[in-house]
Amino acid sequence: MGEQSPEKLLTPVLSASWDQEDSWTLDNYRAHGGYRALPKALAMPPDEVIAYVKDSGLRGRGGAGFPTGMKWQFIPQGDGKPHYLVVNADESEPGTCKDIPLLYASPHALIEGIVIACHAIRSHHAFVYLRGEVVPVLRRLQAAVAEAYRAGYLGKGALGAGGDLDITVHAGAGAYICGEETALLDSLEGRRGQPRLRPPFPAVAGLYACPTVVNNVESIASVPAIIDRGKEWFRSMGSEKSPGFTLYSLSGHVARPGQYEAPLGITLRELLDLSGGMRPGHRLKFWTPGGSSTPMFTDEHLDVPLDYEGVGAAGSMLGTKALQCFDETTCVVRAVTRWTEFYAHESCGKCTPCREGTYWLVQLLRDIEAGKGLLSDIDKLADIADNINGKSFCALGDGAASPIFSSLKYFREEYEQHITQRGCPFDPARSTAWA
Ligand code: L3W
Ligand code: SF4
Repeated sequence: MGEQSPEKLLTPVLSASWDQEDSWTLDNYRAHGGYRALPKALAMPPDEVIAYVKDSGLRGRGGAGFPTGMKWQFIPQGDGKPHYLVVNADESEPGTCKDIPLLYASPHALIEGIVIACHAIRSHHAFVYLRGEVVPVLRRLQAAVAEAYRAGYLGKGALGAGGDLDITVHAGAGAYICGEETALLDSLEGRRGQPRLRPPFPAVAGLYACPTVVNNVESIASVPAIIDRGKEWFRSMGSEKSPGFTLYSLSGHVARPGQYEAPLGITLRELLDLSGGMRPGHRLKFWTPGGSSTPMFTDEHLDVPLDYEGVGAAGSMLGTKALQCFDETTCVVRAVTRWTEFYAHESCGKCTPCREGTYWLVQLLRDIEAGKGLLSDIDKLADIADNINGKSFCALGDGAASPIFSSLKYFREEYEQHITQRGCPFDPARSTAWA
């Protein structure tokens, strides 16, 4: 990013008014240019909006980075079926914490984005599938939707000549797997949330077997700014293949954790400069570029450009840009054990490699962490992870295997120490003496 001062690297767009007490209200959103993009978009034919978003290069912010405009283009036209937009707001990945703050501080950015997206894909009903545990956000989103109805942005004639538009806010019941797009659709239809076989992709047969776009909150909320300020402006940030701004969530042992909105391609070193670095007197040991599902990095990766290509080339995934930073006081085996317990708990049980494999990973990790493991358990861990990775029905299995592989790659000796020293080298109290 060159020789600029750290603050200059920030590009607050979605987060521009988050520090204001009434940031979530319609008045505040409008005072900051909100709902200015909507008439522009409604004046464009739907296909033109799709082409515009496609040309902007916006990529899905939910983890996979799939081009948003291309996904919209997959929706068949003139098929006579209803089309649906489903916003995935089931943010539950360990470390991932950007959509919930966005919804809490600026719900109208999502609502304006929904209206534009529905115009583009010719949909009259959008659903927001929200993580149900976050009740204050649910209430705030419901209040904002009610405000938007009263102001005429939703309801009868909301799409102008295109007709009416309704939004249903649906609270999930707290299962991580319902963040997987097809499990989410099953859950929304009233069934137990379990992934469906793809293809057909939701764009062909999604909600109620109708063409459905499933997009992440941040992806949809980014659309109004693109329409309002132009695709060239959006492309002036980031790189050719990963253009634009995005929310990076810094958490863990950093001096000032929080949301940092910056162009794609910023590095963790630059973000740490912006956030006061690691907590005083400590140094970075390992970190995740995009939540616990993405292979971990170490302090050797501080200068990796945080965009889809840069992180991919360095051996991980940008994912949800959830930068969890751990300092040298953290036991990597303990961290991986906690993550794996999460995956085992959240495994939906549909396929054997993930259902059985995550259970066995937890047993081995708990033994190793407590100083009761054998050196041969390390290869067993890798073998089980190998039998989950790429052999499971959905991405949850791969996500569970990922911290095992990457922690063994960078910190194998720490696993060995737990075994040879019969306990955690970071916490001598955690040994076989009591375990
Ligand atoms: C039509 C085709 N549509 C692909 C669509 C597809 C989906 C999108 C991306 O997992 C990742 C995962 C997590 N015709 C299509 C097509 N699509 N080909 O494009 O699809 P895909 O399969 O690449 O990814 P995915 O299954 O959506 C998402 C990773 O993100 N992740 C997860 C973070 C956590 C959360 C959370 O907390 N809520 O999202 C972090 O890295 O591991 O690899 O829409 O339909 N030919
Ligand atoms: Fe369910 Fe895990 Fe299989 Fe996904 S990988 S379908 S979460 S058991």
